[in-house]
Amino acid sequence: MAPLPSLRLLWPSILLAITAILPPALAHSHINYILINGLLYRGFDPTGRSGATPANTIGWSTTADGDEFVPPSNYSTPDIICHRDGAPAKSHAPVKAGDRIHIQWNGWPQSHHGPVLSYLAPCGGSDGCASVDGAQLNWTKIDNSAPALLSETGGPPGNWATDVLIASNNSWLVGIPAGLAPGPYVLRHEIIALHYANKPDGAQNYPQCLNLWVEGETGGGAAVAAGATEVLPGAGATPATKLYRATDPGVSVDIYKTLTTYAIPGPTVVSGAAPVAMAEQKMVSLSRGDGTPVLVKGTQTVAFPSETPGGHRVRR
Ligand SMILES: *[C@@H]1O[C@H](CO)[C@@H](O)[C@H](O)[C@H]1NC(C)=O
Ligand SMILES: *[C@@H]1O[C@H](CO)[C@@H](O)[C@H](O)[C@H]1NC(C)=O
Ligand SMILES: *[C@@H]1O[C@H](CO)[C@@H](O)[C@H](O)[C@H]1NC(C)=O
Ligand SMILES: [Cu+2]
Repeated sequence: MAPLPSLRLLWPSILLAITAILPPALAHSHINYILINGLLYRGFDPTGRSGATPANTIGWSTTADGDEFVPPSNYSTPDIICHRDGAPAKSHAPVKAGDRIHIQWNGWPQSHHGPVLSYLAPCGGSDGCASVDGAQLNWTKIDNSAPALLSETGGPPGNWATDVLIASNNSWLVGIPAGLAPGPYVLRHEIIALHYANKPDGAQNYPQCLNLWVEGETGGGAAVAAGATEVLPGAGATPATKLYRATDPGVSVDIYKTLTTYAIPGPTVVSGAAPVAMAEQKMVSLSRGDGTPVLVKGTQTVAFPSETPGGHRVRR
């Protein structure tokens, strides 16, 4: 009779078996929902695992293969704008200049260290951002999670903005600039994972787009809030296809070597932005219930009608 293999010898195959049955949710991620003053707005689920995304989602639909990433070789293609085949959500989450938005990711793998970035682009359409062409959007950076690499205590790969996000129940607070003019905007929120960035084309971008309606003082888009200035530089802002290059020092980087500095990819954060400090990035927001996403009609909004077809695809 053959002796039983020792547990020590079996252990690697047990580990492999465990890895094989782990739910794919542990790989990469997407935005589940956002909370604005405690009210919940659903994101787009590219995996379909949470069932069909509701028509009133504020998250742009994509044909991303589940929770996949966009590689540096796609930085100059439309894939980088709002992920692959990103198409605008019909509805918008109402928000006020000066609010903080709680962005809830569907988990984040600890190994995927890197920066967390947020951009805004205004939409000019009479339906807000509902039919905007992403290629026409000009993005202004409002948060780059500086310094992104917090410390290398204990050695590389160090402690990154993504570790802060994980410690905050996989969430990030995005400050909407107090001086932002009312109107429709797309929020482009993105994590760049650097765990393979020491290899060619190895960085992994996870861009996610959400429609916002920044309310004026009266709730409409016409009245500019007192003291509001044009925070976004308009034509001076950057199309998404010009944000990054594969050769950027913050994209092609070996995080397993001791780094003295980290150059956060993309343009600088606009003056007047209100990024939430690292120390305040904690899970402060719990859902109080569902928010009411809105359809934009010129300078007014109406609650998103529940029977409106959203036209969202779920890739299967
Ligand atoms: C990246 O570009 C390649 C080549 O065009 C394409 O096949 C692939 O779907 C793109 N990937 C993503 C995630 O956009
Ligand atoms: C943490 O995030 C999950 C979603 O990923 C959510 O269901 C849960 O309520 C959050 N926990 C707290 C305490 O907010
Ligand atoms: C984006 O910027 C370009 C170049 O400045 C400009 O031509 C275009 O009109 C801008 N797009 C929007 C939607 O404002
Ligand atoms: Cu991953």
